[in-house]
Amino acid sequence: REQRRRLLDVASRFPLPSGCRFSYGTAGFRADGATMAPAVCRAGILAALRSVKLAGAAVGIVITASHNPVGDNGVKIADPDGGMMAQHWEPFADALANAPDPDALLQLVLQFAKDEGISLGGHHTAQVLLGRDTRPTGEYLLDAALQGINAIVGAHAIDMGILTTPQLHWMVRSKNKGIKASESDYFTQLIDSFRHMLELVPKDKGGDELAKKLIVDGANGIGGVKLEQIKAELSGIDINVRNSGKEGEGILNHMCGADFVQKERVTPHGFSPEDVGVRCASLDGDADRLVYFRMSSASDNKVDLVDGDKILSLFALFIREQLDIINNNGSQVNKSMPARLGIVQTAYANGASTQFLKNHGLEVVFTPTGVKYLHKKALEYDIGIYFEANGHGTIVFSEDFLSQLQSLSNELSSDAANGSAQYRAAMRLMAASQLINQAVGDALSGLLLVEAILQYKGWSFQNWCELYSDLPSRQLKVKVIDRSSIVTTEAETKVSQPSSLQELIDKETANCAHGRCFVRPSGTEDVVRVYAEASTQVEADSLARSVAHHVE
Ligand code: 16G
Ligand code: ZN
Repeated sequence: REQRRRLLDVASRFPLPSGCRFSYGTAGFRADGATMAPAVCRAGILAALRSVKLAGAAVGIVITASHNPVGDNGVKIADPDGGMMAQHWEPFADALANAPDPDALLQLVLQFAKDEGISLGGHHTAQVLLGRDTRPTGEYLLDAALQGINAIVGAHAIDMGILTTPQLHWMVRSKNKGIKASESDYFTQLIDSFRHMLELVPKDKGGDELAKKLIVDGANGIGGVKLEQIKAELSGIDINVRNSGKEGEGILNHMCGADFVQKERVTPHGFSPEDVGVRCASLDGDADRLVYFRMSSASDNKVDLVDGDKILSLFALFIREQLDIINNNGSQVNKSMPARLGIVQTAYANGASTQFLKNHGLEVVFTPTGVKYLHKKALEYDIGIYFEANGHGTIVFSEDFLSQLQSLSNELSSDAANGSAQYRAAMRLMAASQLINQAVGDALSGLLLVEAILQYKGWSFQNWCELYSDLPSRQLKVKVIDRSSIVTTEAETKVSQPSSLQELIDKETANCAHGRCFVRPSGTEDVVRVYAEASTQVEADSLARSVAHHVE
């Protein structure tokens, strides 16, 4: 029947090149962009099936390879809540992407539909929103995705255009909440909530012109483009975008962007000695990662880095402070709002950041690497804040907490308490929940929240840097024959197989002051990664080297 014919047709239009093997991995399928069409087409089929399964709720497809080189591309699927696709569908995603021929693909889909109770060819509907970054293969892959979606009867594809990854996640989430979900709605929400945040800055803070100046490295990707579009409407900060992706400015992610700055700790392309001392931010190619930096001197290209851990620390202090104001304030209206605040990190978080957060009485928990794990954990709290050291993170608020906050602020605003510290703290939390993208880490909304909090605290970049000093660390990659032979446990902090390896790591680590070391197979590259931390750089380097030796 119709459904079978369409699947067979589309599969024969996109034959799998021999020798290709796709794995859904930590962040979807990734490969050289020119070889991706079959996998992207199949991701289109998958997304449409996901939407059918979820009673026609909107699902998203993003075509991007994030911080990777411009020739790469990739595809990942967003679930109706705007988060990553549910993990139990990943094995099917892999099987579908690797189905060797049209018949095998058809059989897989029919069997899976049967197992999942998806009735195909009936009177169902499905909606898939698509977005892509600025990569040259994007349009070609978009077409492959559209053909995949249209191979499912009743599926409807909506191309949202060239977007940041977090914009597409936000649109999927908003659409399913029944709120307006266009790009201009997204911008309006950012601009309005940022303005509210600034209106709530105490009068004695801010006002310093230099403090308003910010240079943003757009990685020659989509983030800089979008920031250019809205910066005139962001009063209260003066943004200058470099590596904005305009003709002649440079190549996507090449010598620039959040991944480059965080890993290399040097100034990105496009900066000059005149920028020494100015607060700078760096986005990655699809604008879901954010780090800050400052050029320390005109004589070399080293930077003072503020990574995801320090952004997390700033957010955590701010949220904690607002909760404390609400709960410990002796105002007339004696309302309190008990809230479970949770901080989620991975093993890559600098040990100094974890110590800092714990010293401030915060609850810190760990998950394996990858946004899907951190995000899920953060959802267990009333307010969950998560960040990876690489700059991907956000804050999530439970519906229940937000509605309590709403009623508290209603009560407080209706009487003399209006204008009280308690009321203002509640309003700040509300504005922050509007500003931050609760679907996924978003460099643009994260950047605006950082800027608003720095103004609220009256802090310079230096004040922020000095929250704590990072312990020296070293990362190495080790090539091995089969990286899956290394199995980790306890949020990747320990090796369970091969069983002798952990003992060797423990022995090496015990030789270093403040030593910490772990190894894990990469989810995106064919390598094993080694991370070591110690009280001096020399010790961190040697710890990493000796453990790498045991891995080889
Ligand atoms: C992906 C993940 C990122 C993680 C990185 C680790 C998402 C959206 N992105 O980029 O969170 O830090 O992979 O890569 O989940 P690795 O496994 O190669 O170290
Ligand atoms: Zn990214």
